[in-house]
Amino acid sequence: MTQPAQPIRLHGFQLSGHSHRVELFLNLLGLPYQFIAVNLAGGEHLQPEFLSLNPFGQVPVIEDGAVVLADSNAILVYLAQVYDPARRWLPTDPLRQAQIQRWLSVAAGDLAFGPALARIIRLFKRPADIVQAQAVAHRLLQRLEAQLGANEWLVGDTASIADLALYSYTARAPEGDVTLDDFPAIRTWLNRVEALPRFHPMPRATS
Ligand SMILES: N[C@@H](CCC(=O)N[C@@H](CS)C(=O)NCC(=O)O)C(=O)O
Repeated sequence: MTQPAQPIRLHGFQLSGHSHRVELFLNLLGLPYQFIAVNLAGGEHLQPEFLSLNPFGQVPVIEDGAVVLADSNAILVYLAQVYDPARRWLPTDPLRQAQIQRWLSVAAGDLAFGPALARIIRLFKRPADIVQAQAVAHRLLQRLEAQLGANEWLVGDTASIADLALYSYTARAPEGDVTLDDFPAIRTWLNRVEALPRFHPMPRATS
């Protein structure tokens, strides 16, 4: 198995689904890493030291030797290309790659502005329209349900980084008062992800 020369440093926030999807993949790949908690509430992500890693002031960021890389989906692509030589998680076939990219775009779009935003509003009191975010979430869940009613995984016959990118915020959607009760295929898929060897759970918010 390809391994880094030293543990990968993951700058993240425990309750962030963006951070979790990276931490999940590090675990599934069996890679050594060190989690460095960034104090978002205290504004640590806006301090010069963190901004030198990511001028966008967002977690997650990884440091892999001399490589510094921000953005959860970019990190998934990097880890798959460097540390999964069999390319199980991001196949080399151009169509498969494009299909996976499509879901990474969904993760950066409707997932972020739907279930993830509703959860942030609920948990962290962000001043934004929760009704609008929940509507985006509901529409996305209907589309995911249709996809997963007919397929075990989002792309192809095995798990890919598309599944990892969508997993965390879908699993924690109820924390934004977005129920999964009406979506049995999604719940079965969540269980399928959670049954992967070396699965690493995302902490539940206590409030
Ligand atoms: N596109 C980025 C989004 C990351 C993101 O939104 N991170 C949030 C935590 S979940 C953050 O750092 N927020 C701090 C802020 O924006 O002030 C990614 O995929 O990594």
